[in-house]
Amino acid sequence: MIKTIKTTPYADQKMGTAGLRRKSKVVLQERYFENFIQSIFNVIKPEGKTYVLGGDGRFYNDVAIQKFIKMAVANGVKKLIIGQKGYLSTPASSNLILKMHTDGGFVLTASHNPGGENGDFGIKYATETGGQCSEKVSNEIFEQTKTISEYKICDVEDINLSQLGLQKLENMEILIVDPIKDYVEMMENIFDFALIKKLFASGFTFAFDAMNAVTGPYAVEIFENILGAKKGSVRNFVPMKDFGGLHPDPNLVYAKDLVATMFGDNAPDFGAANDGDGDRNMILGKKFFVTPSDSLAILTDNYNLIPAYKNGIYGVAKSMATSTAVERVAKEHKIGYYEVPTGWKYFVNLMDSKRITFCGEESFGTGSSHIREKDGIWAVLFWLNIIAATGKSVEQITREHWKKYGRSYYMRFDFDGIATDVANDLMKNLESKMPLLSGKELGSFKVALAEVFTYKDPVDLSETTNGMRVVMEDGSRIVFRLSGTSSSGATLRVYLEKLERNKLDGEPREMVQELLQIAMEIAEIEKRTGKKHADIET
Ligand code: VG1
Ligand code: CO
Repeated sequence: MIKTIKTTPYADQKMGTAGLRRKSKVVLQERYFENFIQSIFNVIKPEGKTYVLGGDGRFYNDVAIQKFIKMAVANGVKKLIIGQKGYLSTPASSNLILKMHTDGGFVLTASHNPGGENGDFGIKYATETGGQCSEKVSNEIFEQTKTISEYKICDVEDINLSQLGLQKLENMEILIVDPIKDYVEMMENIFDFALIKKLFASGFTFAFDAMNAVTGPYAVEIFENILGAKKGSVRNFVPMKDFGGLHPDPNLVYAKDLVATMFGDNAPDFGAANDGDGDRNMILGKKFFVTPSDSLAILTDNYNLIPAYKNGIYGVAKSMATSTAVERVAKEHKIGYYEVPTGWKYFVNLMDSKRITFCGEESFGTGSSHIREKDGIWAVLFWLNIIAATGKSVEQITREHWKKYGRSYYMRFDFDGIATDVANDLMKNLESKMPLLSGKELGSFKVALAEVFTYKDPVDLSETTNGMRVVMEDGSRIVFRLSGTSSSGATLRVYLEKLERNKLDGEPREMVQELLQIAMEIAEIEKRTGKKHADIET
């Protein structure tokens, strides 16, 4: 039975860089989730349409997914394709949207943010492109959330999400699918699995940290069962509601255990981790860390080693904040090169229009046009394929890369929990300074360009401004922007890049120290936020 329930708006349902992300306690408020979903439905008109649905298994997934299903029936959805038990990684969902030609999909996740009752919850909405909706659509949805007065829901028992296959709920079809099978097939079609199998058979050692999040079952199946990595290579592989207390963000700070393993005695040959919803990756060698920016450059430089790309790639794109390492590779290979605002949605038009094949962000995201989201396991398989094809170690591959292209020492400094108005004022003040910085000498640097970054999408011609950049004459850079994924307060991100052609074995923290000082000064960070140091350095 379909019910129409009266509701009143919540003021804060604007999507950020990647969907809506809020404290679980906020989402638990009565009608909060329903309001947001109905607002999306009011915009996308779901009658007669088909959507993919899943989540990363975090707290409230099980409740929210049932609500979603009942609201979908009441809003006339024709069919839902749901990952068994409600699980789907973000990349697996994007794959299903494209493979099954659906009208879009929903992943219940706050990605790399912590989960649990005291953690975060979130919703990512993707269109038929397989990528997250545009700024324009997300603004329309936000407008709906401000005026919403009722939502529709079907009053039925909870649906059994364990049973694979087709079931019917009123007039809607529900197809429960194995969340792993199609994803594995796609990976087998991209990479040389036989070659990677040989690598593991030869005794190559590997440690993968799924961080108690959604990629655990995918990683066990692909790396251990199919490719033959030793049992136990994949750790923290059971998805947990609170990620076992871990912050499922694969970086040197939060993936502590894996980092200890990779930098300890008897370190395995290769280490990797993924985030909550499986779209981010961290790459490690024996006592060696590869920055995500370098990883993107190295993968791009080696595209010819991968079966799916060996006949050539269209081009590559990075978010503006990502280091310029990949720009030098694009030049060398004479392929297209684009710089977009932060957020994977900006890559979608470039991929759809065949301008690019690869793309990446400094925030541990790399991917290709096989789907329209970043893909954690894809990046790991890419590295394994390169290692298997060249017989070189992670460190060797990276050092040879620096020798050829120079090294972009790169670090990101996050200043968390700043009051929103303080953060906005800081950015405004900085913006007013930009025109004055050009040509100025700052310490041992000279500013070549200082500007607010504006991106014009070559396909839909929409314009987006996102953060500011100060580019030095030697190619070094400082980038400032506010995070669009924090669930409370504001986070200021300062990205630093020091380009070196010859000094290749420096300590990254030391190499960016002068740039950090300059950034602290020009943005007046201590004076305005009271913070002498960043909260997180990655
Ligand atoms: C962060 C990252 C950005 C990434 C986004 C979503 O956004 O910086 O590069 O695309 O998270 O990642 P922000 O606005 O907080 O800087 V995920 O793993 O949520 O899909
Ligand atoms: Co993610």
